[in-house]
Amino acid sequence: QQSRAQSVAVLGAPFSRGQKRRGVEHGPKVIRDAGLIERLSGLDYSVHDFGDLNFHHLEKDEPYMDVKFPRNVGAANKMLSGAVSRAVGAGHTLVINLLYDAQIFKELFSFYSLCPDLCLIWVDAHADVNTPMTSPSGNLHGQPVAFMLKELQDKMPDIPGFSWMKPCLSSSDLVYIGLRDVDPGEHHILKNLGIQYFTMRDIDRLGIQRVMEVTFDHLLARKQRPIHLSFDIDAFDPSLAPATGTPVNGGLTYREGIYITEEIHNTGLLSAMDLVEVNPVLGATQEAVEATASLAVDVIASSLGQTREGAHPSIDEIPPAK
Ligand code: HAR
Ligand code: MN
Ligand code: MN
Repeated sequence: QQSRAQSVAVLGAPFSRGQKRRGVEHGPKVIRDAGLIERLSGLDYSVHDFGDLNFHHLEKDEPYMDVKFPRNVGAANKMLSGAVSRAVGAGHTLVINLLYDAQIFKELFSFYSLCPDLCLIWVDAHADVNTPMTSPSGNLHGQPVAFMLKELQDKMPDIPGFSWMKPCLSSSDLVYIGLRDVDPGEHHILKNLGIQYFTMRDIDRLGIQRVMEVTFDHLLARKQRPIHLSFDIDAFDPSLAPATGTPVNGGLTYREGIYITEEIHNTGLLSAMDLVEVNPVLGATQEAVEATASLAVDVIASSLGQTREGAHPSIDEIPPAK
């Protein structure tokens, strides 16, 4: 059993302007209430909870073309990016973001400047790679990956609030897992850029073990590099994660989701993650909300080394009979 004593920074980003439904800004609170910090401390990390960011709402924020709340989303991401830089600068080896909906770009921007080698595993029912021109909704939470990809920059208009952002990711540095609701423009982008992705159908066909093997081959075969995990709770089947804004039937089982995170932990390369789209207001009952939040805690804990097999860090021998 390796001793960890690594330090983990936890950062809440209560924000909901990446889409129209309010409530997801309470996601960080219900995930904390479900015992996140205690679970991570129990895994032998030294946990530094940075609390929740305090986003200032900008009143004047007209849509740009069809894009909703551009200045609010741009400014929130800038603030988050700065907060992540500070957490990394303070020497935390792992950063966890409990995010809101607009999983936009987020800490990746600060992260790439600090570790330009980073690769990205995106677990989601959605590809979130619409450009402002292909987006059917105008919601920015469906677009973050497009802002990050270098290959798409000539297709991106100048959206107010986003001038600070520079693309930081090549299409070969990214793997999607769990897709099952992909818009036509997004499908074109996935195919055209040759992005590696695994839909739920691919998981049915190959099994989750093979999916993870190919994922790591794709990202790590040439060299070992830090991994960012972006986990949208709607990757899970809605029966497991009902309290979320855009549930899609036929999602990951509990075991598939946990297997993904266990395998990522086992690489030893995870350096940051975010967990997004837990919306307590959309749970039909208190139980539905708690189930979704507790699933989020399981995902984070398992990414950070909680195992189903168990562990015995403080036991050297079987206690003798008396
Ligand atoms: N693809 C749709 C759009 O662009 C919906 C995607 C957003 N939903 C999410 N993202 N939960 O993962 O509007
Ligand atoms: Mn999603
Ligand atoms: Mn998403």
